[in-house]
Amino acid sequence: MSLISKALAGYLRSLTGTTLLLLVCAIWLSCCKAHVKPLSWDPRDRVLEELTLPAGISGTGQPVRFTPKQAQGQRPQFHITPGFGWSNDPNGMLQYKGIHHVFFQHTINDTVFGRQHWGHVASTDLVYWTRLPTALYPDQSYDTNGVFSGSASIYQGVPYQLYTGVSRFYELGFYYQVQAVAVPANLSDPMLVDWVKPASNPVVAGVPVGATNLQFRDPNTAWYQDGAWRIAVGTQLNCSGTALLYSTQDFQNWTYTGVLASQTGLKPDGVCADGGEGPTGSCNQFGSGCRMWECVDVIQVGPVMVIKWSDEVHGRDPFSRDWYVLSSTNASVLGNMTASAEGSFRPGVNGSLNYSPRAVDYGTVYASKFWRDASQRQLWIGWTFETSAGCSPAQCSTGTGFTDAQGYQGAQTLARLVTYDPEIEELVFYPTEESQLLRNLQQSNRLDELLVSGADPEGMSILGKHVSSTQHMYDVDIAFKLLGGAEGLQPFSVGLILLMGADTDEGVRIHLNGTAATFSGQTKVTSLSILVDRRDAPAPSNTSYGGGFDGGPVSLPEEGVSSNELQLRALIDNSLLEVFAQGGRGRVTSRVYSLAVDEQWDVRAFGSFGSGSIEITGAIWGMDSCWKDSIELESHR
Ligand code: DQQ
Repeated sequence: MSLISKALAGYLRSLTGTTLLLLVCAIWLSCCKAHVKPLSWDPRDRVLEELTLPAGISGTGQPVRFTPKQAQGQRPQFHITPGFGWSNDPNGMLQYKGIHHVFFQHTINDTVFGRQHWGHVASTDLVYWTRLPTALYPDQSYDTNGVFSGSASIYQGVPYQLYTGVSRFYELGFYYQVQAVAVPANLSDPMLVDWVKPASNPVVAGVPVGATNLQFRDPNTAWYQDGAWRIAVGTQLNCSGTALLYSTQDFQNWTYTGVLASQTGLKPDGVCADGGEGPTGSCNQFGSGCRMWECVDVIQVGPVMVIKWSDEVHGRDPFSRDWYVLSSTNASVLGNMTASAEGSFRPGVNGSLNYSPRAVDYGTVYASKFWRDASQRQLWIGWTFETSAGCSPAQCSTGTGFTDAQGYQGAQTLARLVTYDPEIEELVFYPTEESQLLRNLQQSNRLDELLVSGADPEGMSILGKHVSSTQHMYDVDIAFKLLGGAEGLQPFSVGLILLMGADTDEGVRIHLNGTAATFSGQTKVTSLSILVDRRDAPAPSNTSYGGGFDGGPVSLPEEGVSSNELQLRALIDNSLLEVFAQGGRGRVTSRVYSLAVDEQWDVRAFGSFGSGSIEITGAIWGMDSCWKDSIELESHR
C-alpha cells in the first residue's frame, strides 16, 4: 500500500491548487457515495474488454479476449472473498459465543484498493461462512481515510478490536496512523454485527523518537505477561522494520515500553545480506534499504515464541513475504524490556544459531495473522492477492479490465492449524481438520495403489475430470512411496499436473523434488523441495510473476524422513491453489487463471525415481462452496 501512496503523493505534489481541489472532491465523492456500486459486467456475456498480456509471457503478445463470465469464473468458491469490491488483509479473527468471526480489509465500492472498511463473515465451523454487514466504517476524524488492519483481544469477556485509523491523507500525501479500538454494541449478539468506537479513541497515538506516525500500524492480539497486557505495533524505526511494544492495564491507556524486535537484529544464517550493515551498524536482514514491518504478530506455540512480520515492499524476491523467527528464550526476555534498536527478542532455538527468518508460505500470501479459537488452537489465515496478467508489478491493487470484470479482488486462505515441529525446529502450517467438511463425498474418487515406473504421465491419470465436471474445486491428498531404488543417492520428482481445460496442455505442475538414499534395500528421503510451476498456465495467468514459479526447500530432520513416503495435498479452487508437503512442513499458495470455465479440467499424478518405481495412493474429492445464506444459531448460544 505504501508504494502506491508514495507514487500518489509525488503526483499530488505536482498538481496546482485548483486541480488538487477538484481531484480531492472527485476522490471524496467516489469514496462517500452509495455503499455498493452496481457491477459493470454485461449480462449478455459479450466480450467487453481486450486484455493484452505484457510482452515476454509464454505464447503471448496476443490480446486475450474474455467474457465477464470467464473473468467471474476465476472466483474461488470455498475461500472467503468479498461479494463485491477489493479485499486484502484478514483482521480481528476471534471465536465468540461459539461463532467464528473473520474480518478483512475491504474497499466496498470499487475493485481496487481504496478507503478501507472491515468486511465481516461468520461461521460455526471455520469452513462454511455467512456474509455479514460491514463491521467497521471510516467514519471518525482519526480513521476518515481508512480503517486499516487490526486484531481482536478478549479482555474481561469483551472483544476489543484494536485497529489502525488513518487520516490526513490529502494534507500529508500519506496516511497519518494511530491505533484505535472498537467494541461490540451488543455483547449478547453472537454475530457481533454492530460495533462502536469509544470516545477515548485514538488509544495509542504516540511513537518513540526515530519512528513516525506515517509508518505505524497493525496492532496484534494482546497477550498478558508480567502484570500487563501487551501489544506489538509495526513501524519503521530509524529506517528499519521494527515491532514496537505497548502495554496497558485497561485497554484504554497504553504506554510505550520499548522495541520488541527489529530487522536489524536478524541474521539470515549468520550472514548479512548484501554483506551489508543496517543503519545502526548491526547486521540487517535484507541489506540496508529502509523498510517497514506490517502486520507484526507475536505468539507462543508450544515451547517457542514467534515473531511474524510482513515485509512492506511488494516486489518479489525476497521481500514481499510473511516471515517469522523463533525464540525459545521467551518470558523473561519480554519482562526485561530494553529500548535498544535491535530489541529484546532474541532469535534462536535451544541455544542454536537458528537466526534465519523462515517464510510463512512460499507463494502469493501477505499480511497474514494468527489467532486462537475457544479451544486454544493456534490458527492462522492469510491474504492471497490477484496476480493475473496485466497486473503490475506484483499485485493488482490498481486493477485491470480483467479484475474489473471479476467484480472483486483478493481472497483469504483456508484457516491453517499452526504447530511447532521440534524435529526441524520450525512451525508447521496445515489446513484445519474442518477443511475436510468441504469435501463432497458423493464425488470422491479414491485412487488405490497406482504403481508407476518411469515418467509416463498418460499412465497416471487419477480421473480428476470425473470428480467435479466444470466445478474446478478439488481436494487432492496423495502419498508417493519410493520403491526399489538402486543403492546410493538418486533424484526423484513426484507430483500432480492440473490441466486447466479440455484437450489442453496448459496448466500447472505441482512438484515434490528431491533426493532419496537407498542402503541395504531401505530408501529414505534426504532432501526435498516443493514447487508450483506456472510457466505453462493458460492466459490470463501471469506466467512471469515470480519467474513462473512459487516454491522453495522443505526442511527435513537431519537424518532425512524416517520412511520412503512423501505426502502432497493440493486444494484447488478455480484460480486459487493451496499446496502442502509433508503435513505442512512445506506450503505454497499460488494463483493461476484459465478462461476454460465451462470445460472439464483434469488432475493427474506423475512421478519418476531413477531406476526405481513409485506407489501412488490417495484420493481426490470435489469441494463444496463455502457460502451459506444464514447461520443456525440455536446450538451456539
Ligand atoms: N494493509 C493494510 C495495512 C497493512 C497493509 C491496509 C498490509 O494496515 O499494513 O489495507 O497489506
